[in-house]
Amino acid sequence: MLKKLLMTGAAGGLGKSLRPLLHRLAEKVVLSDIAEIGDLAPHETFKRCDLGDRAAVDLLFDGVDGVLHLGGISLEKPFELILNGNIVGVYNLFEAARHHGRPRIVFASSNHVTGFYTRHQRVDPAMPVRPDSLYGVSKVFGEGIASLYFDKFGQECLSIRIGWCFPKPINPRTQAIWLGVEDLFDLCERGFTAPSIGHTVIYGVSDNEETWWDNSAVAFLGWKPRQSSAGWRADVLANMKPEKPTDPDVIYQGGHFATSKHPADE
Ligand code: NAI
Ligand code: 15L
Repeated sequence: MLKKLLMTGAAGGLGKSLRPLLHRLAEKVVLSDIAEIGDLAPHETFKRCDLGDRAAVDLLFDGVDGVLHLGGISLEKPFELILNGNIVGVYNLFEAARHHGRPRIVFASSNHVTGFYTRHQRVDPAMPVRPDSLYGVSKVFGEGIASLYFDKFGQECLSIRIGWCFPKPINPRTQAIWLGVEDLFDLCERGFTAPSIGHTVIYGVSDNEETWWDNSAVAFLGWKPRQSSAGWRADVLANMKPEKPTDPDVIYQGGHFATSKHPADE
């Protein structure tokens, strides 16, 4: 059991979904976000912070023995926003960790690190990255910092390349990459409790019928997804327009992230 877990991005979608589960993992939880949060439970405190503000990030770490880093830009956006939230922000977070006893970090990376692989390819975490967006590149940077900080400073981190972690899939792509929140929680827990993780990269995906990713090399983590998107198959098929296999949105794992314009050209 952790004494004090810091969760960034606590006001966001995943932050809200995970919050009710975190008491299983930690005695106290420090929630942080650039946006306000109300209704704190007795074991929770809130510290508002822009991840781009180095001094403010430092202040989040007092007594912290685990960090769940969800905060930052979660979609393709203009580079200035991504730079502050996902590049300067991740650097600030790892620097603060380095100066505060190196609490283990679970980093919310993304499937968009490898979004330019096609859906016919089976991808494992050791394959070269193929980011599909500036956002995907920022997650490559986060994984790069995590790798450097382990090799040079012994900072341990689990980078989870999350697929689609929302209540239910909405099309065949999200059906294949769906991650249930209980599975995400279990994976975060393994990130904090597995004996030795160095810097480990894993795809965050449930036990779905179709999968594009192979996590077998990271079985040592001891994580076995228990949820599946299979139950929504009929719902997805009933509510979707037929897909053309030649449509680039359908060809690439990253879907529309791989085909969207440069944000500066929007
Ligand atoms: P979200 O956009 O709902 O939440 C992100 C939170 O970060 C927001 O509350 C926002 O206010 C905060 N934030 C943004 N910039 C900030 C800054 N400069 N300083 C402090 N806080 C800032 O995203 P969601 O869906 O909750 O995702 C959480 C994390 O997981 C993100 O890092 C995202 O990239 C990653 N992820 C999520 C996936 C999903 O299916 N939900 C899939 C792949 C990755
Ligand atoms: C992500 O990385 C995003 O944070 C999430 O909102 C979804 O868009 C997801 O990827 C996706 O692949 O659709």
